[in-house]
Amino acid sequence: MISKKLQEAINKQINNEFYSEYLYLSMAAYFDAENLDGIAHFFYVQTKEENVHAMKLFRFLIEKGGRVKLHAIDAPKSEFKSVIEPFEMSLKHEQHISKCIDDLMDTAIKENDHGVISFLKWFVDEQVEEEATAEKLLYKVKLVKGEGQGLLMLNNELAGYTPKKTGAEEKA
Ligand code: OFO
Repeated sequence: MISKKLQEAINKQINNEFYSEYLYLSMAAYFDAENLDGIAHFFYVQTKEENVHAMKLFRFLIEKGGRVKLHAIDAPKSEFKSVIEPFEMSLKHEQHISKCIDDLMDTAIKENDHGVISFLKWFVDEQVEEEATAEKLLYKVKLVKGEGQGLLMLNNELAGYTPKKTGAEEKA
């Protein structure tokens, strides 16, 4: 059983996660077209991770006896003024998502739903990691001013990027 209020809030977060998937897919397409396939690979991996987040919420809501309601996904930006911009956007976006998760947790606390509170703790921890990764990459791409040999080195570094196993991957 789940309250109407929490059901709505989780459905909203499912949409946020699908939007994140879309946003990173758009960034991956941009870097792919720019022949920066290592950076594109990083964003393709992020894309898959966001789908895992969305589906984790999706499955949990059904398990709690709630109803999933899918909303329209906004179109993300597809052109960027420099290679630095997607990294800036990515950090800003993850900070926004952290705030959304905090708000969702506040609602679960107000509704006194311990099952949801316990479930959401994984997302709280995941957001710390998401922000840290985005912050580190923005720092690096700014350090090399988004160009030249430094950019190629970052591209090569990200070609081998694998996400840390969190346990959510297998379930989704
Ligand atoms: Fe789902 O963590 Fe990023 O947005």
